[in-house]
Amino acid sequence: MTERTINIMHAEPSGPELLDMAICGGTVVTATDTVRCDVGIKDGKVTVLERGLERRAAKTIRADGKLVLPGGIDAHCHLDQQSPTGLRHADDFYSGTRSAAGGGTTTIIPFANQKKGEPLRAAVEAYQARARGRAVVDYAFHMIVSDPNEQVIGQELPSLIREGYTSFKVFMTYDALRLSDRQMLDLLSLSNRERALLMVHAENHDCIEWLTDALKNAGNTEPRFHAVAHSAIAESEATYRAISLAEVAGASVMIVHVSSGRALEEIERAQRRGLRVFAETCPQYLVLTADHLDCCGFEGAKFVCSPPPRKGEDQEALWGGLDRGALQIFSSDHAPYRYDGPTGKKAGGDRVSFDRIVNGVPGLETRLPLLFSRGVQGGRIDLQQFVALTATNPARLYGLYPRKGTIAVGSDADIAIWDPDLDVTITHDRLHDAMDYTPYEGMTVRGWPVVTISRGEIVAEDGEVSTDAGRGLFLLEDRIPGAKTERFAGRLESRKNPLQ
Ligand code: DUC
Ligand code: ZN
Ligand code: ZN
Repeated sequence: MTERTINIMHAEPSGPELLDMAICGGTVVTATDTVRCDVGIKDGKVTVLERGLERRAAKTIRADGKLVLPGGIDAHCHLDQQSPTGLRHADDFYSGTRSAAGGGTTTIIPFANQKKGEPLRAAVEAYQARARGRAVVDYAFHMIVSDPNEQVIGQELPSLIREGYTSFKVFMTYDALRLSDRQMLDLLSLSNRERALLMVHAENHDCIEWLTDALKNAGNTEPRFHAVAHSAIAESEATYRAISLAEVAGASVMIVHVSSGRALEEIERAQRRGLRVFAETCPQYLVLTADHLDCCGFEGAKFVCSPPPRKGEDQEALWGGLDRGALQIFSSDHAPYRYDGPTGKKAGGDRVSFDRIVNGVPGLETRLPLLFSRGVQGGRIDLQQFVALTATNPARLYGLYPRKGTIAVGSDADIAIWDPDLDVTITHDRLHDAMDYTPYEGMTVRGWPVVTISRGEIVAEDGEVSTDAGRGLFLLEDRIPGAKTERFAGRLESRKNPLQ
């Protein structure tokens, strides 16, 4: 984008009620409404929503013909983390949050990863230190619990939840991370008691191992076999098991990165039975398929993530799940390992077997444009659903609402101004991450956020990110409302949410 697409004007100060900024002439969209009105901002907060604010602000942004949306919340991304085999992400909290800002995202929730044997609090403190002084947009943390020992269950986790770390992820696969069903039950029960939300990476470990061994014994080692080993059946079985364990423990559960129609079926079956089962999907499962892993020899490694991209029919099923409200959250699962270099996909050489290729694809900056283009412009979801999936529902589920996730008087002025008709060809050189590729290279999208505002400050404009390292604030999450006292699920925003 080379042209200035937004016109910024400065007004003479005119009295004590002067707003810091007004966004005028645009169409404001929340998860429930689409309204033509101006947005007035003072001290980083939205303070007024009405027409005719132009002369009341020190600075006016004209947004005629543009959409004024809540800044995105990316509720699942990884920054400055190490893989189970010790490979480090390309993005730290500076490059990762710059990339977020460039793509209209104003809040991220990455992970603080506990290594086995490490106190959970030490993990949280280590990740806090990585973010401090680096992040350019606001952030909270999910924890990854890999070692739920007595100290963690009895003391650390309850006290961290009460302090504002109210969500944590567990894994059903990976040697370094996976938990037994019994450990999951302990953690689900704790999450219910403490009103936290447990997130699950649901894949059947033994099934993946068994398929991997069989494939390798037959000499099938290329990247494309990653998608065969990580079968959709392994995902749906673990999804069903995670839901069953949550039901036994009486807990809510969030199934993250749902990739297959089969797993979605298990989720919807549980939701129809009234269970508090939430679910997330990601761009790679709507835009990529297993064929991408078979694109071009070892370069297929660029698309290796777990669970893997699947088939066209899975994409169709997931679009249906987004539209029906069965999937409440759309996150990037940004897991940025470079293609080249010692800490990326080629770390073991470009002939290594698929099971030794580090897992993950980048996507912080392309998440929103891909969903906007394929979903809203493609007629699969409407604008309200887009806002719900990308901002309001993550804010509600992870205890940041109404400070984040909407445009309302009193909310933080986190706003993305979209040009819905801007055609952009995605190329890695226009992104702001520290990667050396994007899996979406060459794809065109219609619609891109042309201005990103974080707490009343412009942090990205017309493809340029201009803001200081360290301005991002750490956010404490509220605990989720008690399952017995409130029908929490019913308050999620979705026109067609079957839970309502
Ligand atoms: N799970 C994730 O959530 N992200 C990257 C890799 C993985 O297994
Ligand atoms: Zn995962
Ligand atoms: Zn992830």
